[in-house]
Amino acid sequence: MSSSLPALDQWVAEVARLTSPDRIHWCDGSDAEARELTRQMLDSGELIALNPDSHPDCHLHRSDPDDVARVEHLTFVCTPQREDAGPNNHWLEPAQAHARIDALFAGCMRGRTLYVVPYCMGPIDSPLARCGVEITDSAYVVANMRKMTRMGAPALARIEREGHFVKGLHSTGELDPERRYIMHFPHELTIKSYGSGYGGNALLGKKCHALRIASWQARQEGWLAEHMLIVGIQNPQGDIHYIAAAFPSACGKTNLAMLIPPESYRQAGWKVWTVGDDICWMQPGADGRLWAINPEAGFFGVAPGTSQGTNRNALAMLDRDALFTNVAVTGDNQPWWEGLDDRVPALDWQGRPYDRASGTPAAHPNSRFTVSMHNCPSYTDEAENPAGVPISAIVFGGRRRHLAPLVVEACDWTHGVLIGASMASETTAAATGKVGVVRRDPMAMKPFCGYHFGDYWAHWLSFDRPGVTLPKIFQVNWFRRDDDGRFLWPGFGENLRVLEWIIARCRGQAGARDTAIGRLPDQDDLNLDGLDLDAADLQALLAVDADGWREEAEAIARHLDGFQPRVPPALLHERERLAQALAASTGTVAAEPTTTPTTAPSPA
Ligand code: GTP
Ligand code: SPV
Ligand code: MN
Repeated sequence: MSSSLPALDQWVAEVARLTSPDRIHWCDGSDAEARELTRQMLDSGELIALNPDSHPDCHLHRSDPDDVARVEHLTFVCTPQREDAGPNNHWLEPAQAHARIDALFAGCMRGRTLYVVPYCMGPIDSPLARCGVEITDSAYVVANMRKMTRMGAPALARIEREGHFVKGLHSTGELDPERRYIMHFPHELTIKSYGSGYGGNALLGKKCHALRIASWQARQEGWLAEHMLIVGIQNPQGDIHYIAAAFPSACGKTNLAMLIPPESYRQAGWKVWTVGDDICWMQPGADGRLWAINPEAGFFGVAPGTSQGTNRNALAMLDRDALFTNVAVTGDNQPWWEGLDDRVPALDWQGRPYDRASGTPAAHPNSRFTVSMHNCPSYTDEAENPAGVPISAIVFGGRRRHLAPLVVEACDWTHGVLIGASMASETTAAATGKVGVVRRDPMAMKPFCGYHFGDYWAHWLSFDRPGVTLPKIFQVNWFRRDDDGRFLWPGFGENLRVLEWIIARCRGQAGARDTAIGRLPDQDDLNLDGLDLDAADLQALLAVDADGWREEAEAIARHLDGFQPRVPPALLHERERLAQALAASTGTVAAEPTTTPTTAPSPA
């Protein structure tokens, strides 16, 4: 097979000359093709069939133990000018980068099949969607791309019509962590990835295209490509408000995108609609609002912690047609991970007999599931709307034990951009390296912004112009802890209480108190009905620790300074304003307690 697009055929031929595959297969995305690939992977041991009664059409992939997460230290943005990649990216001069990685690609597909994977990021007929072609020698990558993108014949037809596409070349290579690179060439709309089969390193439509390359394109073209979920919240009157929310990797996007409302909310008629769980492309519409699409078609989600109690929707979508990576299995071959307390693991993520006494987790902390979004009970057809959905609020959140309150509303767009730019969060198992270290992760895009953060913040600020109705911006933190490490806020479904306040603020229908760091709810402003929350915990969640924030404002100044001389002056002024407001406040500013206590202290 080939295409009607000479540029595509030539590129495939060129790659084949370099990599020397035994066979070339153009993916059409059909069921028959998927069945055949699955059969081959079952034969080769790349996939293991899971229990067909409890988990029909579900499979497990065990990756190389050294290939289980993104590798930020081996990820490069190769712009002609080093400055354009910014201090937020590793950089190599493009010609040098090509030479280094092409040397690894030379002959690497000998004995293997080269798959040509045409894909579309976004609804196939959406003007906001963009296409790419990934060449890979991994059937596992093809299987993932089929669930995660609109892959195959319809995408190829659009590419042939448009005549352009993002080129992604991938080989799992020999999986040597010393010979592994994820390289981006934004000016050439090209990605080259060698030496890893793991999600973000290998499914090139996802972080490489839809964030690093797309963020760079979005800046040229006046839109935004963000590490955000998109969720629709329907109130009892039937109005739906869409929220886009950025949290760093493994910090709660999938869970917020498909949250189960608390019982009292369900009874009152609240509903939650999932549009996307990881990536959001948005641009101003003719009405001046921001309209967003989810460029993906599936979820590549964190397995550990997913349970009946935390995320019933996620669990319900994983009992058929799901691909698992690095989870444990039970004695009767069901998938297992930490948090699934009704089953017991027999084999760990590497297939070794599991001994609970070992004290190590059975599933890898970054074990993942891949499923089509159609599997999700809260899926909405609005995810297929070519125009996207209008965004009412943007939320930035991180994983912070201390300081950051449960929720803060930005005073205006510029303040919101400062909040996003100053985000900090504890690192997680989604990337190799230390877990639990607080680092700045602006807009949750530290590993994903394809250009200089200073230019990126200027781009964000540029959306504030006459004629627009921008979303309000908020900061949230579900991860405050006490000295014993216990979470102060129950999180998960209960987060809807915070989203309700956020939406009410957008509609001008809820109270807030002004503080130096922004607007916070008083206890009365939140619906805490039926929530068993310790009064002292609630106080802590809604308090502003002025001394701590003064230190934070200094740390933010140093953080911004690292991106000079490209930090927009408006952002520096905003930081000054924050510092001055904090200078005027003292001690800890507590929230007004509720006039009628709705919460009973819990025995902690
Ligand atoms: P990526 O796919 O890596 O971008 O991650 P994500 O942001 O989608 O994270 P996800 O929703 O998968 O959550 C990661 C981990 O955080 C899981 O183990 C969840 O159980 C846990 N988590 C999610 N939401 C909450 C919450 O509200 N509170 C607490 N305590 N934990 C949460
Ligand atoms: C993340 O790490 O933010 C993910 C998983 O969503 S990956 O696709 O590997 O990037
Ligand atoms: Mn992510």
